[in-house]
Formats: sequence, C-alpha cells, structure tokens
Amino acid sequence: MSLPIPQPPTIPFIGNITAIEKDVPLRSFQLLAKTYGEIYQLDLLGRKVIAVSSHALANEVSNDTRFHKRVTGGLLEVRNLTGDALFTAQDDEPNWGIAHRLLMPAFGTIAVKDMMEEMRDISNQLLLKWERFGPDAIIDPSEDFTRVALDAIAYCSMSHRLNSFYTEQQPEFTVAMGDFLAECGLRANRPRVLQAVMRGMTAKYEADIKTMRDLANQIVAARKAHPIPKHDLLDTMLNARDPKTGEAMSQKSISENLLTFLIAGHETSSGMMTFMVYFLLKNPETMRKLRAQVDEVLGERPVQYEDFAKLPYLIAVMRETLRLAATAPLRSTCPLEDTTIGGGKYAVKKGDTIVIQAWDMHRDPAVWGDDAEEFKPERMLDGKFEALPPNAWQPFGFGARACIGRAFAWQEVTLVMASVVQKFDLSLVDPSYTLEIKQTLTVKPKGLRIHASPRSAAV
Ligand code: MNH
Repeated sequence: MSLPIPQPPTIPFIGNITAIEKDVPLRSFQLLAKTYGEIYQLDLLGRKVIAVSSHALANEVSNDTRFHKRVTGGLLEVRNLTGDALFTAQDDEPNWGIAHRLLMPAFGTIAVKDMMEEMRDISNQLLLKWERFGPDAIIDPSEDFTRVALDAIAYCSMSHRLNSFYTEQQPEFTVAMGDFLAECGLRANRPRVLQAVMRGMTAKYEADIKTMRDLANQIVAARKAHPIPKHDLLDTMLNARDPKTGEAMSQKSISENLLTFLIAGHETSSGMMTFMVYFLLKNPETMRKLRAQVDEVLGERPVQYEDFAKLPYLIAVMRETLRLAATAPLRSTCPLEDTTIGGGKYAVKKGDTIVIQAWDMHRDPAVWGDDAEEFKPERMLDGKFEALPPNAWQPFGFGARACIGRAFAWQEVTLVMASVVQKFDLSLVDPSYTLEIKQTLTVKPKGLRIHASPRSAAV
C-alpha cells in the first residue's frame, strides 16, 4: 500500500498557486519542503506537480530507464523562443537527437580546450575594466560576469562579438533576454484568463522574442554570406550531418539552438561566478587559502590550461559554490510508466511532473551532515568528491539531458576566477550585506556590490 503524497490545502480553480510566490518561487519550494518533507504535491492551475528534495528520492528518479526529462512551467514558455532546440525539447522530439549527436563532440573537453584563447580575450576585458576603474569603483559583479559569460559563449560558439564591455548599459539583446526569461517564469504561473488581458506585457514579450530572433538570423545569414575558415559550433551546425540519420539541421533549428546556447550558456555561469565572489567574501579564510594556492602556482603569469589541474582548491571552491548555490535550482522529470518511489511508499503515474529541488537536495543532512548549510570547500577536494554518493552533487542535471555546456562553463569559470583572485583584492561595498536572491529561470545574488582593488604586485 502506498502512502498519500502530502499536499497543502487547495483553493477551487487555482489549487495551490498561492503557495508559490512570484518574486522568488524557489523560496516557496524550500518552505514547502520544510513544511511537508522530502516529497509533496501541488496543483498549479490544474497542473499536478510532485516535488522531491531529499537525496534518496532525487537519486531514485535520476534514472533514464524509469524517468525522462519533462519540459514544463517556465521552461515550457521558453519554447516560445527556442522551440525543440536542445534545452527545451521534449524527450521524444527528433530534433533533440540530431542536435545532441552533432553538438556533443563540439562541446567536449578537447573542443573546449581549443576555445581557451577566445575565452581569455573576453576574460581580459573584465580584468582590464576592473583595473582601469580602480579600487573606488562600485562594481555590480552580476552585471560584469553576465557580460563575460554572454560574450564568451557568443564569441566561442559563433565567432560573434557582442562587445558588452563597450556599452554603458547592457546591450539591447541582453536586456531582451533577461526580460524574456523573467516573463517566462511569470507566465507559467499566471491564469490564462489573466494572460489574455495583459496585452501590453504580451506585446513586450513578443518584441523581445523578435529582438533575439533577429540577431540569431542575422548571425547565421552573415556567416552564410561570408564563410570563415573556422570550425566553431555554428560551422558544425551549418555543415555537419547527423551520423545516425544523415540529416542536416534545419535553418530554424540552427537559429533556435544558437539562442539556446546564449540563454543556457550565460545566466548559470554568471550566477555561479557571482555566488562564488559572495562566498569568498563571507569566508576570508577560504579566500586566503585560495589566494595562496593561486599565487604559488601562477605567480604573476597568466593562467594556462595546464594550470587547472594544479589548482585543486579552486576546483573545490567551485564545486562547493554550485552545491550551496545550484544556479539552475529546479529541474523536472517524469515517470515513463506508473510506478512507486521511496521503496514502494509513493505512487507516481506515467506523465506526472516530478520537480527535483537540487537546491535543497544539496543540503540534505543525510549526505552533507549537520554543517550542510556551511560553505566548506574542503569537503569537495579530490578524493572526497569522487566518494560522494551517486547524484548527491547534481548542479548540471542528469543523464542524456544533462548540461551539454559543462566543460565550457567549467573552463570559463576556472579561467576567470583564477585571474580575478590573482589580480584583485575584493571587498564588499556594504560589509553587512546578506545574501538575497534574484530569480528568473535561474538564480543569482541580488544587490551584491563590490570593490576590486588591483594588487600592486600582480598587476
Ligand atoms: Mn547548462 C542543460 C546547468 C552552463 C547549455 N544545464 C542544463 C541542465 C542543468 C544545467 C541543470 C539540465 C536542465 C534540465 O534537466 O532541465 N548549465 C548548468 C550550470 C551551468 C551551465 C549550473 C554553469 C555553471 N549550459 C551551460 C553552458 C552552456 C549550457 C555554458 C552552453 C552552451 N545546458 C546547456 C544546454 C542544455 C543544458 C544546451 C540542454 C541539454 C539537453 O537537454 O540536451
């Protein structure tokens, strides 16, 4: 006999929608898990959602033979821009397979290693900016890391310079994308009748989609008109054929995947770097140890690919950052057949949406102990990290639908953060700042402001 899955009291027609706050939905999911435990169920405007937050349950549903990715909620709205491209394809859509087979090797560690100097070009723009602005400037790290991440993915994947560092405001494209993603999250939890009357919002949403599509189409058209002798991701998409079906990617699919890289490739990485700065500033002893290792390995020379393996403490800090701040904090899966989870305790049906709360699973005391809430990179050092239970650390998702940009993000963050720590003394503008979160599709620190003071010896 299975147990009923706990559910908060519902309101007719709207179910549990009032249990999810608009500003930071993640906060509501966390609160619900605290109240109802490792599994609970919601009715979101007629949409049944089961949420799991313990490692045991998350691990059980991380199994490609019994469950597969479900595109729902905010992600379903993102399809208005990216259709069946990699990130937003439902699991059975054939274009996912074509793009996946073509692009997996192009995003592999070896291919990404070849992007090192292009990444450095972008990273240097950040370093130069902070150097030239000097110690008194008030820096919004989230904005500058967004510039780095977006420019890096655009430059490395399609040889297109967004030049975000050369504009006072964020470029039009960046603003359109930010507004679009925030609105996708809101639309997902907005009753249809309400959506229908919000004409102004809809017009702005459609204008943002057009701004982004125009840029993608323009980049593709420019490349076709002026081919360059370079094997970047855009070249792969234009010219390679799927080894399985022999098919080429369609025009539409190429453009939607380009936009997917830009979306999936910048918010998560920039959020990660911003959280990392926050954790380092709140944990001076960690910063001291990290600085010592960076100085010892690099001295005053620029970091090289070969150095990454000599910076295990930096890697541990990155892993611990993504544990406590999984910038993609929720993902959805769904059972392939009616089944039970939790050792027969809970019945779930074929097609049900199961939300995995990576944010909370990463704090499960059963895995991380009583100090789970504390930032301790030591627990992520090589050896300990490999000995973690399966799927205990899952910031990049799971299985066939896991993050394709992981190697890219890892190299980018290692390069940028090693250089930042090497070159600057960072400090909080407001030493009493405590973490607040801004959520769109992903999460990042809100209102964090820092000073970056060039270290005289290293600059
Ligand atoms: Mn990324 C999928 C997290 C960087 C492109 N990414 C995912 C998923 C998570 C994730 C979680 C799975 C989502 C789901 O199950 O619904 N991604 C991250 C994090 C970082 C990141 C935490 C950085 C830190 N991602 C990047 C970068 C790119 C990228 C950089 C660059 C192109 N991610 C993707 C794509 C997918 C994805 C594309 C979809 C893969 C698929 O479904 O085939």
